[in-house]
Amino acid sequence: MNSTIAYIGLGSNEGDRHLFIQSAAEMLAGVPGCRLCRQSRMIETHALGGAGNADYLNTVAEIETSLTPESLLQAMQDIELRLGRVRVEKWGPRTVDLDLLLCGERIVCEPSLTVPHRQLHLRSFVLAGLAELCPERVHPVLRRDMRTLAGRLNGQNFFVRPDKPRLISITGLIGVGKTTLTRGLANALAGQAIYEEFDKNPYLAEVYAGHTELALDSELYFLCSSVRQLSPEALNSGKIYVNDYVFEKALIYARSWLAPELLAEYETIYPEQHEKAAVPMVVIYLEDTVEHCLQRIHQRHRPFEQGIQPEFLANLEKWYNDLFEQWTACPVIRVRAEECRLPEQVETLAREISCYVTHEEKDRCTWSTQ
Ligand code: A4P
Ligand code: MG
Repeated sequence: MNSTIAYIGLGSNEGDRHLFIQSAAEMLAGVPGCRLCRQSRMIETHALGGAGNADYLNTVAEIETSLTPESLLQAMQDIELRLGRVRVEKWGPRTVDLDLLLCGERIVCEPSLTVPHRQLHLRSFVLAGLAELCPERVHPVLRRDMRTLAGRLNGQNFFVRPDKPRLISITGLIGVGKTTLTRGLANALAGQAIYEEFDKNPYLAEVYAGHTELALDSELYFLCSSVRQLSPEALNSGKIYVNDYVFEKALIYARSWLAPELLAEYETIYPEQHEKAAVPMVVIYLEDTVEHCLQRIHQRHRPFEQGIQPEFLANLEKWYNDLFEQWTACPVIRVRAEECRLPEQVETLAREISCYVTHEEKDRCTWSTQ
């Protein structure tokens, strides 16, 4: 028998959830041509979509199967029916829901079946189980392993809302190459680049030259400029934007530059401004060593930056790491600077990112088979 290892997500948020899931797993084990190998820990998760829906129990089953993905889906839908699933509304309550997550290395892009599951990389409620059962298994479209994909979500679940601007925010240390990557990704994704207006900030050079009494003016300038650039009125829904900062950077720099009493004042203004900015659909955290960033800073000859010390960058790095440890607003993709130097590397990264910002299957299907 020519068999494949497949992963099936099971979820229930109605009735005896545990019983429904265990029954579905037993029925899967009884499908001719299927062998149930392992099942991940059962987890309780908040419902994604459908506000007010009851919490789910979720698990992932690993099976060995000789069935085609299409026959396997048919068998899964039979099990849903036998367990009383009634399809009334999308994302409505369900006794049991079976999703085909992965089927070996297979990529299927049909209207009735998409494999890997089209939302897999956005859902911790399935990635948690996959990271437990097969952390090193590689997603055949995204070409990243399950542990990496799960890590990007920090326990959250997301879906792409077509009515929102598709904002991709690139962040990282000074000198890491954010602006170059912003330009490259905006080109590759046919989107619009938005650059931080550091060259228009009249206070910045003075502050770096030691006039820290102007630090509050400088930080407020950046705050206003970011709100203007990222306010929903400035961005069109559905359009792709790539910007070379995360809004939260404003607070990180304020903490670096401002004396405690000024920082306290700044922190009273910040939350209201933060509310006005669009939330990115994905953040790209571009990483490199402090030494490499300093080398680039010296090579690019912006006069005001030449006095930047390694300790200042190390401190920023710590703030960014703290920020992303707590981050739940969108997926965060960590990329090493050396992984996106060449045009073809940027092209590959752009394709990966497009899976996080598009809901249109055809986009993914055209490149997943390339
Ligand atoms: N379909 C295409 N690809 C697949 C695939 N890989 N696996 C088609 C399964 N089905 C696939 O599914 C709709 C159609 O998708 C099927 O006819 C099939 O041909 P459905 O199960 O009838 O409808 P649905 O489940 O309401 O819609 P959908 O889009 O599948 O919803 P999801 O994505 O399954 O989301 N929150 C938590 N915490 N835990 C959950 O398990 N599940 C959902 C359902 C929402 N929120 C959740 C959970
Ligand atoms: Mg489903």
